Amino acid sequence: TNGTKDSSNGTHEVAPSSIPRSIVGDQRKVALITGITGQDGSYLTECLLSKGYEVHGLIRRSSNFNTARLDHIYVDPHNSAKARMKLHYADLSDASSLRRWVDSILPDEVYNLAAQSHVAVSFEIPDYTADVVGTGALRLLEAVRLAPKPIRYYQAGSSEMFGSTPPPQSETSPFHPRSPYAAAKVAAHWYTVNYREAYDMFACNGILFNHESPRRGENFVTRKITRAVGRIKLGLQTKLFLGNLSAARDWGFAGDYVEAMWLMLQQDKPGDYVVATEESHTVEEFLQAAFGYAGLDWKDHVVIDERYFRPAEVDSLRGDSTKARSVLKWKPKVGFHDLVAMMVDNDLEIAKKEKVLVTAGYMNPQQQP
Ligand code: NDP
Ligand code: GDR
Repeated sequence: TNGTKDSSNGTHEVAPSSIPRSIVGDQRKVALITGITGQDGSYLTECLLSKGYEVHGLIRRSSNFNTARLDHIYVDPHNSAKARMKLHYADLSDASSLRRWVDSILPDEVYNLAAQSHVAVSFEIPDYTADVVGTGALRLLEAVRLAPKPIRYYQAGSSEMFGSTPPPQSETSPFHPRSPYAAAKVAAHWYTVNYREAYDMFACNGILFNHESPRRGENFVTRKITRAVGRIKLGLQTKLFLGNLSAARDWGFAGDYVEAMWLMLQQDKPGDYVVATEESHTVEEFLQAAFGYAGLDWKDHVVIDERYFRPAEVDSLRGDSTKARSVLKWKPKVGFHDLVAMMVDNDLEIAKKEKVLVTAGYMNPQQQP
């Protein structure tokens, strides 16, 4: 078994692991997820475990523990034979690690969610972004192709690939990427199509529009806003610095979107699918909804800071997910205002805990734990 969590001191360590395999005669499906520690990785893990899967996740080495989003799922393999989620060290920049884990786990399905996923940061580290997002997908496809059994492959594509193509964007809309991140995702998209055509692999591209949740990284605009709403409401900060407020996005709930990933790999034939709510809102509308929900006026708090503007912007995204709705029978359950409420409620609770620590003198209000 893999992935040890030393529960005695609250730390969790992923041990160098031996080869895990389902018990003989066990018909349970096995999935391998890259990017398991990210927002989508945690929701997809919950989704697959609820369907009876054994889930293996590849995590990268970090100087701090990076498994916080999985803590509630984690079962210490020392204490329980029931651990159905196992973690292994690998990196999308290291082909040998990918090949080794694919070969030893021999999953039925591989979900490639790992990425340097921040669009603005991709302008700062373009070379690294291209390596992990673009070439990383190619490395993983190659590992899957060379495995001694057929494995179904999911590629986490993005609406950012459409870039400046006007909405509504569907599977047939042209790509016009506007960032190193988006260009690398376009490369990963075409690698996936090419492996499907060249090697008859069951490989699918999900072209997912923005999806958010209480687990969203705190430097994406929605979570940055809802975290600030919680902290402003509790008196822990007064200002929120943002960039372009006029960009429009099609924002859905991450929990709904991981279901679509799974559905793509359950079809008779592989394909590419746009996944979207088909409703678009500007960043300003998100501000209005989030601050308004907490009884605040965003105009009293938001300050525009040039540093958050991007060298090239994606102005307007709104998906046409007709294909996913008709073929996969998928549709989103959580709408825009419910999503905003879910995120603000979560972040008000976090702010309340921070407030207790600040009041007791254990935390500086500028700090975020
Ligand atoms: P996150 O940024 O939350 O998670 C990214 C994951 O990739 C993390 O687990 C991260 O590890 C891991 N990772 C980063 N670099 C490497 C590397 N070099 N090797 C191995 N793992 C690495 O992203 P989301 O969960 O939001 O998104 C999942 C995928 O879907 C990404 O590919 C993203 O680009 C794509 N996508 C996301 C959309 C969205 O709206 N959320 C929309 C469309 C596509 P660590 O935790 O250590 O940082
Ligand atoms: P995006 O998400 O670039 O769409 O990529 P993000 O939340 O970063 O930006 C959305 C829009 O908000 C504007 N914006 C700001 N963005 C951030 N991060 N911080 C700010 O302060 C700020 N102010 C304004 C941005 O300019 C942009 O227009 C996300 C990621 O999850 C990608 O990995 C994924 O592929 C796409 O969604 C679909």
